[in-house]
Amino acid sequence: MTASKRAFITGITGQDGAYLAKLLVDKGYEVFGLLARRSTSTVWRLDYVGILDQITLIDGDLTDLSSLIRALKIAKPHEIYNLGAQSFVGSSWDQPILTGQVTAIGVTNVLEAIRLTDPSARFYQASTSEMFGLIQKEQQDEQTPFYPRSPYGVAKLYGHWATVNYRESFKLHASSGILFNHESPLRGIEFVTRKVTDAVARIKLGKQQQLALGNIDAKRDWGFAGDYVEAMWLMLQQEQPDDYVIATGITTTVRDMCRIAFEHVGLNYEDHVVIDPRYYRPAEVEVLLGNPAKAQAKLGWKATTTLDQLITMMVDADMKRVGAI
Ligand code: NAP
Ligand code: F7E
Repeated sequence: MTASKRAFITGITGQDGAYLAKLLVDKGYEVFGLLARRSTSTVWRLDYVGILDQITLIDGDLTDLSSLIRALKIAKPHEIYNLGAQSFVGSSWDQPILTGQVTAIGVTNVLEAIRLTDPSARFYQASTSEMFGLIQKEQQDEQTPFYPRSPYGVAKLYGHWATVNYRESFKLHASSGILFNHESPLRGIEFVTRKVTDAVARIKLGKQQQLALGNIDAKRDWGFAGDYVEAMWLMLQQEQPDDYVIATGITTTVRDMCRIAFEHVGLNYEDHVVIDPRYYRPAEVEVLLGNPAKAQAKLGWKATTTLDQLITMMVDADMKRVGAI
């Protein structure tokens, strides 16, 4: 038990933010989070995991350095997790500049705020398999060259190298987790797994007929977000900062993920899925497959939820949610 530790999370209202905040609260941390102002409430995930009244939210934005400095002065954290981002790859072609400002420059803003307040704080950067993009090796690990394929991937690559550079330049305890896709019932509705599980529930309950998707031959290495936030925490418990690939080591097509989701409620995806080229991307990441060997060896971390378990968990949650509407 780490009773006196304080953690600060950007992106606390997102999928990973909610699971990580819950993990840290359960470990006895005092948890602070950056809350970007929106016109409607964004705390529903924190409510869902049951910790909204056990954390402290501080107003601020990743694009506003002064707000980050103020937040760190209030929270005085030992550990800082930078999960905030414009994280939807599809939107990054429509809002490339915003994506750069939040997802790339936002990382330097957090790193600068750390240098200016307490450089002994430990830092985690939410890097991504999207940096591998047009893959240079069949199974990607920490040594695989990067080749991003979207403004999002490009922005994340900047954030990754900024993290490495601040570690080397200023000796910050800064680690970069190169996480492959991870999903949950708290996943945003625009991402393909959640779009599918929500549609499966609606179709099963007679509220929708069809599901329009883009490239269903794309392959992803999908894991459960609840498993992946453990790896983030483990990285900051190491004596030395480092970079780690976090993945399951199994890749599956969007098509097969659909098959699993529809079959769980006794339906055939081929009767409902239609292809709509509007969902094709200007440049696609066709296949991703991670090698989590280093994380297993050094952190003792391993994905424990299978894709079948993950998708059925998500369909069940959506059946409950859609059924209650
Ligand atoms: P998410 O659900 O999209 O959450 C993103 C978070 O960032 C939200 O809390 C959002 O706040 C916040 N945010 C956006 N713009 C901001 C700004 N200008 N200032 C402050 N906060 C801002 O993402 P996620 O799936 O939890 O992913 C967490 C992180 O891991 C992201 O950096 C993502 O890029 C990265 N990542 C995700 C995956 C994955 O498969 N999930 C894999 C690799 C890396 P609002 O709620 O107010 O919008
Ligand atoms: O797409 C294909 C799409 O949007 C997965 C983010 O968390 O993981 C996520 O990025 C695949 C792509 O996730 C639809 O073309 C087909 O090949 O669920 P996604 P993503 O782009 O892999 C990485 C690791 C991150 O870091 C990101 O932040 O599915 N696909 N049809 C579709 N995708 C969507 N969204 N919608 C479709 O209709």
